[in-house]
Amino acid sequence: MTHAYVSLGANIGDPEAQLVTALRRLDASPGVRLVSVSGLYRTAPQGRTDQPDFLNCAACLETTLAPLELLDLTQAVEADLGRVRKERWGPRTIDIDILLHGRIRMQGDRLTLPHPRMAERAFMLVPLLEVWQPGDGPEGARREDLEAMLARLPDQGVRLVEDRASFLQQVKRVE
Ligand code: 5RU
Ligand code: CA
Ligand code: CA
Repeated sequence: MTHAYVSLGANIGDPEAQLVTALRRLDASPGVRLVSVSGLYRTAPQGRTDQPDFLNCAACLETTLAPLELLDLTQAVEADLGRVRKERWGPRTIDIDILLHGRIRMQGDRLTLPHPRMAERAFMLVPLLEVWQPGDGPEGARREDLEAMLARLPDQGVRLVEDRASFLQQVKRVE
C-alpha cells in the first residue's frame, strides 16, 4: 500500500465546504482511504494576486491507484465540484494537486512527481509538513528537506484557520 499526498485549494464559492466535499469524495473512492488531513489555512494568492485569498490544506491518502489513475480521480472530483478551467492561475472552486506518490519520481505530460513547484509554494509545504510520514517521497526524502525548502521562502501569508483535529472531525462528520 502506498501513501500519496495531495494539496487542495479553493477561493470561490464556499471554499471550506468544497474542500470538505473533495476530501470525502476521495475517501469514498475505491482504492483510496483518507489517512490524515492537515489543518485548514488561509493563504495569500500566488501567481495572480488580484483574486481572493485561498483556503488550502493537504491530505495523506493510502492508495492502490497508480499515479495517473489517481490523477484521473482527482480530475473527476474537480469536475464534479464544478471546476471550470478559464484563465491560467485564475480563481477556482477546487484544485487538487498530487504532491508525492510513494517513492515515485516521474516526468510526464500530465503529471510530474514530486510536484515540480512545491518547493516554491508555502501553501503546499506548510500543510504537507503536518501530514508527511517518514519513508514517503523519493530517495531518502527527509522532514528536514521539506523544512529547508520552506525556510528558503519569504513569508507567503499562510495562516492556520482550523487545526487538523477539528478539520478532520468536520470531514468525518455525517450529515
Ligand atoms: C504561480 C505561483 C502560479 C504560485 C501558481 C494557488 C502558484 C495559488 C493556491 C494560493 C494558484 C498556481 N495561491 N495560486 N493557493 N493556486 N495561495 O492553491 F500557486 S495558481
Ligand atoms: Ca494548484
Ligand atoms: Ca491542479
